[in-house]
This record gives sequence, structure tokens and C-alpha cells, in this order.
Amino acid sequence: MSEQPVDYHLMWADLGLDLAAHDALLGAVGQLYNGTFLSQQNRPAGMGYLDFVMSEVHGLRIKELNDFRATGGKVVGTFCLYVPEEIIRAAGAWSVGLCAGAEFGYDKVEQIMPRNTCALIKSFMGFKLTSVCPYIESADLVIGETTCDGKKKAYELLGELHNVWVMELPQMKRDVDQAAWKAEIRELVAKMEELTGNAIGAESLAAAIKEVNGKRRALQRIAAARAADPAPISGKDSLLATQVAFYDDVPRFTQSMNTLADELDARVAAGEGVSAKGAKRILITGTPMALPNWKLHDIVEKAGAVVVGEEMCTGSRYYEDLVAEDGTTLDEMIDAVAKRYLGINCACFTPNSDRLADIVRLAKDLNADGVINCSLQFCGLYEMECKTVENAVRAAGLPALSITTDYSGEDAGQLSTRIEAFLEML
Ligand code: BJ8
Repeated sequence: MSEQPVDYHLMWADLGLDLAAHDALLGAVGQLYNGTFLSQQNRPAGMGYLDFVMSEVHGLRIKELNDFRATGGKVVGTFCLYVPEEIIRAAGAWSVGLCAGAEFGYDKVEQIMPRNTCALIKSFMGFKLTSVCPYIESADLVIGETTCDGKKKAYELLGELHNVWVMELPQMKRDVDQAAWKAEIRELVAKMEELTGNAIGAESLAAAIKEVNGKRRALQRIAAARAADPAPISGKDSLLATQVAFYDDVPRFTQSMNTLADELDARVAAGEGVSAKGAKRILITGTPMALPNWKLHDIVEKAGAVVVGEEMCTGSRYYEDLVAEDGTTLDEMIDAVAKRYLGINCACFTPNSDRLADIVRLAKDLNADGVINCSLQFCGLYEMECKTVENAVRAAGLPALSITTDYSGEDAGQLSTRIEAFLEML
């Protein structure tokens, strides 16, 4: 924690934030954080790093981004897993995941897009329209992607307010799609070279691949430790680690997460955990949980169970697969990046049966007692996959519960009741 809190209001004003609205947002997130995270018992000491990062989420990290920009560095904002961080870093730029996990400014959003739009899209548009997100205001470029129709159209609207560039993502994984995606990654290389003025070469891309793989390996270690009973870390804390991975300094984050993983290994060896041995173990799958969305994990864990894994973009889809490190030429490395990213199993693909296999495998590896499949309301893609997921989980001998929710707290009581009943029957 900062010994002497620094006043960042001048920096926020320079970024054009609405200071009153931003203060209100920070106050609400701070309160939510305390109630969700700091009230937990027996947390690993290594979580102190993430507590510190969160206490400075709009402070120190934004200052770092802006100091970097002052020396000519470029910051790139993203919303989706398909935008390869390795290419951004290879050009000498920094990548940050943009805030999209809280209800803010919906009154303004609903003036320009339908009310029945998913919360993730409404959230990022709300943050932009009300000028409360210092990350997007620090981003020299936002890279979108043609994953779902809602985001595709929202990027057109965002493009009227910010510098936005959109990657075309195929929706199938045939050879012809792989070739199109490789070409798209090459377009990204050219775009990043134009933005930064730096050429991407084999050396810089190899270094970026190693660096980002290192980050993913650290998260894999944390994920593996969660297979133990009792679980050495809560689902909330693990989710937070993945959420922070999107915007923290890469080498510093990797080092801190490896330290945390060392501690978790020691806890597992000592049979020490955050929950009682035998607590019900839940795998969560579904739409991503962008910062500061911790709602479902909080409900599950306050009901006495422990979340042992997330098959989602703020979970295994982010860290499970690495980019192959054996490429020697720039072309080989770009192909390896394209291959790794097209391997992500998002519901925007058809067919998407590999996601089902991932869910069942993770549930078994992590010794889950049940699976909760969570979709954001109005996300046609994930809502449409619900039944298939339920059937696959049940066929593997595990109970499944599907829920549809948003970012409001209005359904918290109803969700608690359903989740408690689900845990009862496990
Ligand atoms: S790779 S899950 S981050 S697209 S929830 S905005 S799909 S209507 S977020 Fe996603 Fe990339 Fe896929 Fe992951 Fe649309 Fe659905 Fe909203 Fe969504």
C-alpha cells in the first residue's frame, strides 16, 4: 500500500476525465473491493501485490503509462483476447485491457445503442461517454475485433470518439480461415509499425513472445495449484490475478505472480487452504468477467464453496496456450502467433466443440464438483451455447447450472438462492 497517498487529480484532469464522476466511480469500486477481497480469511501473503495494484489502479499505473507516452511510447487499448499482445510489445508499445466490467453512464449509452445490448459493451461505451476511464484516455489506439455483432457495431460508434482500428476475425477454423487470420496479423504488424515508427523484427518478436509466455506460465502455475483440496487460493483472488494480467507491467507482474505461485505450492504441500477441506468446488465457464466484475465468484464463495477454475477469457482461455518459441524467422513467429490466437475457443466460432472438451477437461483436472455456466444477458453467442455446455457437462457425470446475469446487483439475492440450492445438491 502507498504510505502517503498521492493526489492524481491533476493527471486525471490532463487526461480529460470528469473528475466528479471519476471520484464517484473510484469510491464505489474501492468499497466493492474491500467488501469482496479484504474481508477474506487466510489469504496468501502474495495477494498483497494485487491489493497494491488495485489501490493504484487509476493512479500509479496510469502515471507509468503517461510517463511512457511522454518519452514517445505508445499505449494500445484492447477489449478481446484475439488481439495479440506479442505483436504490440514487439513494436515497443504497451498493451492494456480496457475497463468493461461495471455499470456506468448507461443513460448516455442507451441514447446511442439499444437497451438490450450486453453489459460488457454498454460498460465500455459508458466509461467513454462519461469520461471516467483513464486507460482509454491514455490509449493512443484502441484495437477492436469482429467477434460479435454488438462489438462490431459498437466499435463504429467508439470510432467517432476515439482512434479505433478493427481486426477482422474469421468465425471458423478451416485452413482458409487460418490463412486469412495470418494475413490479418500481418496487417496488425504493419499498423503497429506505423503507430510506433518501430520496425518489428525477428529479435523483437521473439523477445515479446518469451515475455508474454512467461506471464502466461506464471498464471498456469497459479491455476495448477487450485487443483488441491483445500484450495490454496480463492477463486476471487485467482480471477483478480488474471484480470490484472491485462494491464499491469509485464515483467513486474510475472515476477509477482511467480512469487505468489511459490507460496501456493508451499501451501499445498502443507495442506493449507482458504476454504475448509471438502468445500464444494466449482468451475465457472462463460463470458469474460472484466474488471471490476467479481459478482458471481463473490456469491459462490460467500455461500461456502470455492471456485477452482474459470474457462473464460479472464481465465484459462487467456493463459492455457502459449505461442511456440521455436520459430527462427519473423514469418515463422507471426505464423506461431496466428496459430496460438486462432486456437482460442470463443463462442463467436462455429462449430465451437473444442470449448466443450476444454470445460470437461478442466472440471476433471481441477476436481470440480459442479460447473456454473454464466452468460451476460443479451450475449447471443454464449446464451446459445448454454444448453450444449450443460449437456456436455452432464454427460461427463457432473452437475451443471446455467445463469444469465449482468453487472447490476439487482439479481444478487435471486442468484444466491439458486446457487445455494445448486451447492446443496452437489
Ligand atoms: S474471445 S468471449 S473477449 S469476444 S459478452 S461483447 S461476445 S455480446 S466478450 Fe469476448 Fe473476445 Fe470471445 Fe473472449 Fe459480444 Fe457476448 Fe457481449 Fe462479448
